[in-house]
Amino acid sequence: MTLLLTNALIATMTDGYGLIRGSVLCRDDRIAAVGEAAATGAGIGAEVIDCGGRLVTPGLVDCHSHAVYAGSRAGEFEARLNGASYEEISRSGGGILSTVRAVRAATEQELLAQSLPRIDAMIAAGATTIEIKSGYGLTVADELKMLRAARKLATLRPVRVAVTHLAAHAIPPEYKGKPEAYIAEIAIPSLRAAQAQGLVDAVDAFCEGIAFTPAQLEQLFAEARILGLPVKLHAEQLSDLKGAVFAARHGALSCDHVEYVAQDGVEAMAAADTVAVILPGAFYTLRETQSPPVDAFRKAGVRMAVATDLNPGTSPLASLPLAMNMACTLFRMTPEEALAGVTTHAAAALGLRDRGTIAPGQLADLVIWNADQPADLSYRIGWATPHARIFGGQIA
Ligand code: DI6
Ligand code: FE
Repeated sequence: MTLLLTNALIATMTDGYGLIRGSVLCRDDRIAAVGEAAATGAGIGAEVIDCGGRLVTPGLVDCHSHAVYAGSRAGEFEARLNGASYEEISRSGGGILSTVRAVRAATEQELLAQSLPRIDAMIAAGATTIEIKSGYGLTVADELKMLRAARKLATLRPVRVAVTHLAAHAIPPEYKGKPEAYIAEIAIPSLRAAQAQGLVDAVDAFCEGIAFTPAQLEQLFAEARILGLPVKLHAEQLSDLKGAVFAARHGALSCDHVEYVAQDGVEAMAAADTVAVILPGAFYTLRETQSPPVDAFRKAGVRMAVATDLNPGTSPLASLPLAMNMACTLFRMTPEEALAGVTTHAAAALGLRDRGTIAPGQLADLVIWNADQPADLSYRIGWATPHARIFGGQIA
């Protein structure tokens, strides 16, 4: 199929916004040409969409989510409004472990049914690629169940899914006080099984006082290297455990949250070309006060991505444009940085080069917005909406 988008303001994201007024030509699932060349190259029989001067961007990439889970944590949200802290709730068996109980009790079918409405909300907000983590099973069988459900989603919806193993998300009750045993007996065996079944694209872990230390994660990241899988890390979200330095040493694709990262972590990430994934939803929901060092990342040349971190506990956020608004308003990212953060830098945080920009050869995943300038996507609160989505060169 040949599809020609005409009369558009195209944010190619190849260098900053890389704005071009004109056309985008798609042949099958790839971009064939952009700008003047597109207008002349269409030929007979191309389907044409007149964008009416609207903004066209690459399809948005949500490079960090926990969108597959069961149950709800709305009650916990109220407890926090009444003064309970996230750590207190976690230490008293709530938090992540309450979602673990719900996921263990759910079948794969129930997990999918409960997760699809969230996926639909992410897609409706402009996402064409979504990263989804496991991390609420914490047994070999339940982690594989989550990974299978995440993989299955891409067959049920017009969306691409990158699947990340996050068994090292929390220590389950049956391993209380035995993090090393949990990593050796559950996290690593589930990773090997997932790799053998083609259910994993990357490995992640939660490096924090209420979860795992860098020393406890060495074996897991060493195993990932043996299996040829890239690593990512939830680092310095609530304190500085030098997780970013550890992750950069392992050549991590990204360090995520990074509110408490110090200059040594920033420099280690710059040297390893590790992307900083900014997650304003968790900062907002937890009413945190420590902002990530956005200016230090800029000065060090660390690329910044922005994601929803959609999860039941700290970030029940499904809209990337809303995350962009928060990243600008809360952390002083610029609208241009925020859009790069949900396109080209988000793709880099997943180790993907075939999306996130509008250029010949890239996947023809595009969004035509009800907007006529890129800053609108960050400036608007809750009404930066797609006019149409192009997925693999098809109107979705
Ligand atoms: N950090 C977070 O904010 C989420 N996971 C993590 O490692 C919280 C997940 C949850 O509370 O369910
Ligand atoms: Fe997360």
